[in-house]
Amino acid sequence: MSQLIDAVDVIVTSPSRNYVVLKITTSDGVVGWGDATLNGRELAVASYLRDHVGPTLVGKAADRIEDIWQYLYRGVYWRRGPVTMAAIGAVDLALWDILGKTLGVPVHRLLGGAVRDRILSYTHATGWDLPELIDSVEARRDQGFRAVRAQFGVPGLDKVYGVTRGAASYEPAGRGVGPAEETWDTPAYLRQAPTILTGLREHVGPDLHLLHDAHHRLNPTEAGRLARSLEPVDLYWLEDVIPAENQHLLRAVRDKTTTPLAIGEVFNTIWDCHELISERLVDYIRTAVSHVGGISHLRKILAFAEVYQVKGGPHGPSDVSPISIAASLHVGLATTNFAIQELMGYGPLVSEVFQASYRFDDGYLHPGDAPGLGVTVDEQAAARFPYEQAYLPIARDRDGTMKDW
Ligand code: GCO
Ligand code: MG
Repeated sequence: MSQLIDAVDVIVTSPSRNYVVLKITTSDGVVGWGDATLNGRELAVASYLRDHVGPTLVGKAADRIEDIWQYLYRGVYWRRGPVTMAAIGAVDLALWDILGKTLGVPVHRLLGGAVRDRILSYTHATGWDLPELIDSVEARRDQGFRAVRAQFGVPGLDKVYGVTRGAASYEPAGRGVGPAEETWDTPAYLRQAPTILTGLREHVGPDLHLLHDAHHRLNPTEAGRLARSLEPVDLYWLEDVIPAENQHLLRAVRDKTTTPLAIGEVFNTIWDCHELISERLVDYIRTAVSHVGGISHLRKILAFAEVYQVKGGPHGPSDVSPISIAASLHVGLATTNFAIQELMGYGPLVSEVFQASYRFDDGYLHPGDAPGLGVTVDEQAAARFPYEQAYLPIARDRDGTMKDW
């Protein structure tokens, strides 16, 4: 008898920050977990799942993963976009989790088995100035990381994306009603970036992989100038140099530099990024497994990317839950052109809710061999952390013009 979907539940919890968890239970009692977190719009995805998707799944065969994906993607008519694809992603992750648990195997074996023994990971380092940034990078290297993203302050600005003041870890989503406002100054950033990153490379030496995130803020001319100026820094990648929707404008950037480029964390489907890949306008595609419709769709993006020698470096910030990190690692272990996994790290309360079996060792990650995705969710603990409204910041230029944050 087929294993049917018996119950679909949505859990919104806030250990250190907001997360949305999808719980799918089958007729024979197997539970699958999915990540439906969309930073700053969590309740939209929770409602999409609870009020619209959930009722249509009950009674469906849990092992018809691809058919359910197509049903949710094509059957809604209003397709694509972050809310829709995060909801589909959560269902997809939960169904792969169920299949692995039912068969008693880790998901990476269902995806064709390991093509590598471990997955390179990178984490975040921040510093308002070069000495602070060096300390932060060295602390990450001491933890075993072989790749570190470096973000720094900009003279004349008091708040900058990706940078904290002091020892606190960076959490972009501010709690309260309405987004915090930050001032941005591109010319000041363009003066600061080469100086800081060149100084950092001189300090850390040639072997540590360094990454930097421009976070959507430049135009193609500025991006080409920055990328070319950073060539001596030998970055692993320079990320999101221009707004991702301006894919064709990357041609102008690509012509000016050999610095590797990465884009993709704001994309939700292959249809958003296939030109970027087929014209090889990036070296790395960054789509997050939960935001891009799950394991089923991330595999298709990476298979397409492999044809063009574009590698995967999925998004893995604190606002993508451990369920997604685990799912991404199962894909990473079984996908030849998967290069690196972002692991920003989590607040101290997160492990009270999520227990993950993936492990970090010597700068690399492995998903583990627990059946399914290898993550459990403590629902009682989750109930102790009620949702708190939180928003990502917005950014304005010094004259008040809205910028990409
Ligand atoms: C990254 C991302 C994040 C995003 C955050 C938004 O490279 O990790 O740019 O820092 O800003 O995930 O919620
Ligand atoms: Mg980024």
